[in-house]
Parts: sequence; C-alpha cells; structure tokens
Amino acid sequence: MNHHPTEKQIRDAYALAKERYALLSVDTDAALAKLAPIPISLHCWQGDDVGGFENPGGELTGGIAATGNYPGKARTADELRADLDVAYSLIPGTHRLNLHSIYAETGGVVVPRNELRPEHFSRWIAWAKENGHGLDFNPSYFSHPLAASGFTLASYDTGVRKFWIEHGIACRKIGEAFGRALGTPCVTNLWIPDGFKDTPADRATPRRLLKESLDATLAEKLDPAYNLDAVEGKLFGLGAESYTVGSHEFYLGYAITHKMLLCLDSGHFHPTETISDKISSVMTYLDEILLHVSRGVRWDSDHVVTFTDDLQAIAQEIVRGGFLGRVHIGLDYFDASINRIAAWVIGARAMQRALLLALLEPFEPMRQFDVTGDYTARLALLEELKGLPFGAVWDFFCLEKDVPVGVGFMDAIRAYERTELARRG
Ligand code: RNT
Ligand code: ZN
Repeated sequence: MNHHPTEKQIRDAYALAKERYALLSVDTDAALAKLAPIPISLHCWQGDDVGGFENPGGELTGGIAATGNYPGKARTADELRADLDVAYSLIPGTHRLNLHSIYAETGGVVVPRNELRPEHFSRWIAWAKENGHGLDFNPSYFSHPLAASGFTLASYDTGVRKFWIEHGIACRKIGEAFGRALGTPCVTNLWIPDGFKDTPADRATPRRLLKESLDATLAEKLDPAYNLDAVEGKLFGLGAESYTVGSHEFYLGYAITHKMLLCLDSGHFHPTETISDKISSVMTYLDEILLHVSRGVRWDSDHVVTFTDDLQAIAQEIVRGGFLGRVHIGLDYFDASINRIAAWVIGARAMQRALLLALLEPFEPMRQFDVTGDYTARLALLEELKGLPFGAVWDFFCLEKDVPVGVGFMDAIRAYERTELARRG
C-alpha cells in the first residue's frame, strides 16, 4: 500500500479546500499564516520516561509514572538531543524545548540541585541557539532523597523547605539565562507533588507553608523579557490521593495575587472536568498562562495527546478568545510503551491540527448566532464545520513546511529506529 499522496494531489486538494472554505468567508492562507509561527514547547521528559541524568536508573517519584518498556530510550543528553532533532524535523514549524532541572549536564560531577547554575545547561543552550529553539524550564521537586517524604516546599521540616526554596531560586536564574541567551522568555514552571495519601488532620498549615516557600522562591524580581514564572496545580498524585497542597484554587489565587502565569494541565482535574472552559475565566484576570496539554485516561495517566474533542475545545478557546499571544502551549505526557520520538511527533502534530481547525472557523458569523439567539443555526453550523476539508489544508501546510505529509513521518521514525535506537542497550 502506497499511502503517500503526490505533491500534485496535495496541491489540488488544497485548491478545492480553499474554495470550499472561501464559501464561508474563511481564508485558508491566512489561517496557515497564523498557525506557522505558533511554538509548541516539547517536553524533554517524553524522551526518557522522566529519568533525567542526575541519577541514572533512579526511581521516578512524585506520584507520576511512565509505564512501558519500548526499546531505545535516550540514555544521555546527546542521545536525547539527537532524538529531539528527529522529532522537530517531522513537525512543521520551529518549536521550543521544555527542560527539567534533572537534565543538567554536570560532566560527571555531583551538583546538588540547590547549586545548579546556567553553565550546567550550556550544551542545551548552544544546541537551542543553533536550531532556533526557545527554552522553557522546570525545577524538579521529585526523584530525590529530600522529596522522599512526599513533601518539598510544604514540608513541616524547615531544612527540607530551605533546600527546595534554594532549588527554585537556582532554577529561576537558569531560566533567566535561557531567556537572555536565546532572546525569548523562558517560562519557568513550578510544580510540586506534596500531598497526603490519606485524610490529613490539618489541610491549612501545609498551604500556609507552601505560600511562604513560594514567596521566598519568587522574592527576586526577574525581567519578564527573560523569565516568566508559572505555577501548576493538581488534583491528586499516585500516593497522594486524599490531599494535594498545591491545588488549582491555591495556585489560581497565588497567580492572580502575584501577577504571574498559571499553568493548566489537562490531566490535573476531575475526569469529566476540562481545562478548555477555564481558559477564558482565568484570562479575565491573568496576562498570560501556560498550558500543559496532556491526555488523562480515567486518571492523570499522561497518554500521548491526540485529536480529541477535548483538544479541539482547548484550541478553539485559545483562538476564539484571541488569546494566541498570551497562552504558552506546552505538552506534558510520558508514554514508554511506544516509540518515544513518534510520541512527541504525534502529540505536537495533533496540537497543531487542533489549532488549525480552530483557525479555520468562521468565528464572527458563529458568534452572531450567540448574540441574536439563533441557537439552531449555531448548532447546524458547528456540526457542519467538523466535516469540512481541513485535512487537505493541514497536508498542504506540511508540504510547504517541508515535513512528511500524513503518516509519512513514520518512515523517518522507522529508519531512525533501525540505525540508531536499535543500538541502544
Ligand atoms: C505532574 C505535572 C508536571 C510533570 C512534569 C514532569 O503531574 O504534570 O508538570 O508532569 O513536570
Ligand atoms: Zn504538567
């Protein structure tokens, strides 16, 4: 079966799609021009199951889990960068990389997390500069002896809190250095796993401690041209099912009070609760937000992002709200049961496709149905839009951006699996 369309087929299909959308006064070229510069921040941790290089083979803690044992995971930063290069080559456009502090390269020297400095990321910065990737960052409050109790910034132990406050401060400086070096602000996102497996007696004190720790971590003002701080809440983690200190409400209040970014992770709410409806609410009060686009299946399982109704709704809210310039889009999942590079490519392309579908909506006429109360016409149009030839527009975009059309990207993945991944132990 030859599943690859010819260039002529792609161009002919696009020409017809363009005409079809024009009947609704939608300009497909304009939609693609808007889509092209939108960066997706690829999460480095999909490449090695959230392992990092600080403690190879160490246990992943913090109530998150990558399951599966697909061969060929990156074991070194060079392997991870090589894998990322393949992924980026199969995603249209130029995109960002989201690093965790445990991906530092310390040349075999043990550097405590509270002493990490920009120089421990110099090779990441050089690589990002060479390839035009912006960098985002995350302090890592897990997979560490001082996080073994399940508590970090909200610990009752002053020494533990102090260590993690220092880690956060060190990481913000690294984020700032990323921004300076690359000329694009780094979003430094703070997430902690702190919580109790079973019902606590006191829900208030850990939250007061977390607030104090955050205040100390964020005390120094950094230039937003270089570093933007975000906080990420969560409903529960594995082993912290009954109480999570950093809940959504906690961080919503904190972010609004401190005029910083709020991170909404699509896996961090009740299973039937979606982040799409939250976007316009929080954007009423916040300048910018960060999204961790993920896919929970029955729980916060971090499956690869696919083209679900949920994803489409997220993209619609960003586009319809006019929030494209204020929403930082990052991916967050870790599936070790399939080719990890394909996981990046499939998830990133799904996000872009959802954005494209949203950019191809005739928003103004749709909105008029809200205003005039013609809900019947609105429902009819929304249903019709789902069947319009947006796939032809997407294929044309891939052709123009010189990346494989359709599942053609799997050829490159398979070839890389044979030549490179197969050699890894
Ligand atoms: C965990 C959070 C967090 C992590 C990464 C590794 O539930 O989603 O964002 O996935 O920081
Ligand atoms: Zn997340």
